[in-house]
Amino acid sequence: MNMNQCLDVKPEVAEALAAGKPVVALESTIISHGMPYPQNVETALNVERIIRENGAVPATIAVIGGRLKAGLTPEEIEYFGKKGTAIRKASRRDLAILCAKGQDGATTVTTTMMIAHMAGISIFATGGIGGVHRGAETTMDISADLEELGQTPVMVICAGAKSILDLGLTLEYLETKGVPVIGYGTEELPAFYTRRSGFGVDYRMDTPEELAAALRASKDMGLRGGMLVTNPIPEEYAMPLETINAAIDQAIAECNAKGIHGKDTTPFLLARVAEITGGDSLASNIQLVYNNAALAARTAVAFCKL
Ligand code: PSU
Ligand code: MN
Repeated sequence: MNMNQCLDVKPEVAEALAAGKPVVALESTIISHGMPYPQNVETALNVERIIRENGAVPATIAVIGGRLKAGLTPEEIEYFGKKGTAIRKASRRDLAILCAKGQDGATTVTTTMMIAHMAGISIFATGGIGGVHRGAETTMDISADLEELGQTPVMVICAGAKSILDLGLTLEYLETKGVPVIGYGTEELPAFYTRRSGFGVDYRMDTPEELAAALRASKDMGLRGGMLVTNPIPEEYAMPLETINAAIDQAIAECNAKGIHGKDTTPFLLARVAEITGGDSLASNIQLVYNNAALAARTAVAFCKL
């Protein structure tokens, strides 16, 4: 029984959880702030379909009218996609206030993990996580996603971290917080648009069953924190390193020149990189999310058999 007065679990999701069936959580900031309309809505609906095709029930997470939602309808996904950045990007600091005020919020990796955990969902698929930004030694811009991974027991399946971040410092931070970084079929951390980064992961795993067993062991010993699975973008959709790095460097320079900071930094960089690469990065972004959704669903299926 769900005793959380602020939480609405979609009936289909609640039934699956009660029956011990696989469920995969999905975030909504990727819809509102991570991609333009209408590709964002199309992608979000396709992700839900891919999760179903791989045997699990999708639960896209968001805050609507002050209610924490675990599972959205297609109409609600359309609403988020259309409103886009007019919806508040909701991190840990925002959840209680949005509920008290009855407002909408797009959930980041942080708040999606929180609401998934409240609903009893253990596996979450997304594109990329937030991390330690380049220059964080002076700006202190470190994503709340890293803190959440350190304290909330959800497995997050992503395509690594974008090089808009300082990947080395992001890995150091995750180590400090006790978060294992797992490479799926690789010993090297993937960098979102590219399969390689030059940084190693903590563990390589090659099957959904291995991922599920690691999550099971973490839960059995009552660990608080999460696990990060980094799944490389499929070869055919990866971008040339020079193209993507040049776009990222330009976007970061513009971001600094405009004095953009706080929660606006990541959405600005994502949008500028997509514009500079003329949409190529958006196509890659969409494909890697599909790839992560399929792996998350297969891992959820394996997890339910344990
Ligand atoms: N990275 C991406 N795509 C995204 C995000 C990050 O490649 O859509 C979003 C996620 O919702 C992530 C958030 O949790 O940005 C991190 O924002 P910040 O850096 O402000 O913590
Ligand atoms: Mn930040």
